Amino acid sequence: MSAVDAPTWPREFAERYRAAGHWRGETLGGMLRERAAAHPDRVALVDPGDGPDGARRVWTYGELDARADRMAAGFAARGIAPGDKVVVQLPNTAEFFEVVFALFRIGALPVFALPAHRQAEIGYFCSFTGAVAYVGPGLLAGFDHRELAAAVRAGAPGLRHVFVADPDPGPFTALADVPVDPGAVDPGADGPAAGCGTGPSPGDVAFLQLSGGSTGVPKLIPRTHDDYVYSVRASNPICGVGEDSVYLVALPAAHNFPLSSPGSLGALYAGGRVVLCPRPAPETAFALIEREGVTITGLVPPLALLWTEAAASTEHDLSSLDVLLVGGAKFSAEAARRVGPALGCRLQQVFGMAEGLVNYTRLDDPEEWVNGTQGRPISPDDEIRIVDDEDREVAPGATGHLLTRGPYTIRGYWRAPEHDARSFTADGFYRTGDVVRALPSGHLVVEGRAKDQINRGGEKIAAEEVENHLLAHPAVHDANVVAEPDAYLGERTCAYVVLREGAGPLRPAAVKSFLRGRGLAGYKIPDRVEFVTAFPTTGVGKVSKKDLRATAADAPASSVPLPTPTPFPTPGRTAPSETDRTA
Ligand code: AMP
Ligand code: DBH
Repeated sequence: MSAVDAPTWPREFAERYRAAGHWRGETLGGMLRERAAAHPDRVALVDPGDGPDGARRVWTYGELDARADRMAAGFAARGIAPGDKVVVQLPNTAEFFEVVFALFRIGALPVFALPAHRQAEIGYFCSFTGAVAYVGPGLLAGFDHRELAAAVRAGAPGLRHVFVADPDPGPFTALADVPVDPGAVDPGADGPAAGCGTGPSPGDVAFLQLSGGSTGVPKLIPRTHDDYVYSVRASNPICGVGEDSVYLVALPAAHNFPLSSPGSLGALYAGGRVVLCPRPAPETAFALIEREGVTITGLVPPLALLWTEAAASTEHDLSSLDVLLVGGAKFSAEAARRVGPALGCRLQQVFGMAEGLVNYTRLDDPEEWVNGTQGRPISPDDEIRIVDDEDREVAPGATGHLLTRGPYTIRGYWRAPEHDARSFTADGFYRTGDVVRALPSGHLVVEGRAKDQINRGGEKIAAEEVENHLLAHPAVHDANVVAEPDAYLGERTCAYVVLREGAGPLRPAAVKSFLRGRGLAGYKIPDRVEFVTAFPTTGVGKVSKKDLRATAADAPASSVPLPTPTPFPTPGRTAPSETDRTA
């Protein structure tokens, strides 16, 4: 990684992580190559058939490997080179893996967008990273990504290619037309596809992952092959993943949790099987669990609640399911207790972040810890500090800010030195923004958050990003976005808006459609918009979000519907919201 792009681990740390055997010089592309050589005929991927031709697809390791090579050769033939950025926005289909492994082989960097992202996000990823290509679906959940691509391309001159995973690519290139024969050249045991140079080094950045963030624009997270492969490999034994495991990708495939904790990559690393779930609705997922013999999957808390409820009346046989990971947002102890009895599986809580640190409860932990904590770190070399507002360590067991440093936690964001100065300590600890306490066992309990973010059932929303979009409305004088409690999501979003003097009346629904019109992802559209004449202030005259949150918490308690496509599309709630009804 170039020092210009992002800070990396100081040499003594890199040496320590290598000496400890954490960083073993593996690459993600090489990992697939080795597995394919060892067991070419084992099944790697099952796509139940939301693919372009609607047919169920089963790819063996040999096939996935060969397809990645052909796709890599095709990308390379079109000029995609090592170090290039490619924004990948694909649903849970086999193409996601074909494309991503092809880019790994080349040493080009996928930028992992979520299906719910819209023009505001995709446009930003393309222009900020100088991406040379965008790979997207055609029509997905009623939204035409070809139109999105056309709009994005107009504002990102560096975007040379748009590849569409649909037989009708519009004015662009069909992804299916990209693969070409890598030729007769034998690339060697773990070499790159022919025509792709020497392939990436284990210390190179493999991809850019997204941070939920708390700032006006999303931050990008540079993960190296060495550090990511370590987090995946070390997750496997903690979660009981081996060659007989069948991992169901129920959350969006590109998200850090289903990708690496232990996720699809964990299953592939172990020689297991990955089953792609097109949507996380219980009826879809339960049928796949039964048919494909799924043993392990991961969910955010609202989905875990939904599955727990739905299990009582399902006719599907869920007995193959051994482990359910729940994370992304705080899972209450009460909900946690219900998972095992309802689904007939073991619960594992996971508290992770795309920046690195991942904590799991252990499969042999006492129930009290499994239900009541968010787990302990993967690695003996994960360093944890819990500090007060002045960065002084709190007493053992006391609550404070979580700081962390370790073999798979980044030392800085991608091209964001000014954020790094705030988000990292001088000695390289990442300020997670989470407020936690630790048990003597090292298990962490998440008690709250100090970052200006809404965690909407696992979907992270940076308040400032939404506020900036609100401020672009000509009638809006000022805006503050805060979390309010929600029985189902944990938190939902409320925007408090002060209108300009003399501005005509504005309805909440008009504010929401204004934000949609700016191309903001649906999950970032506030659930509630409240007009106020002024904001509460602190003693020094700053807006008090704490007081705003308290106001929001006093608002009529009702669980909001999930009206918009979300990164964790949660089915089953479609009634119009209070705000929409009164709008
Ligand atoms: P990101 O940095 O966008 O990858 O989001 C990671 C953040 O999600 C963490 O810093 C936490 O704030 C939150 N998070 C993830 N898992 C959990 C969990 N099990 N309990 C509470 N918060 C969580
Ligand atoms: O919320 C997250 O980002 C997350 C949750 C669980 C994560 O990145 C992970 C596990 O790896």
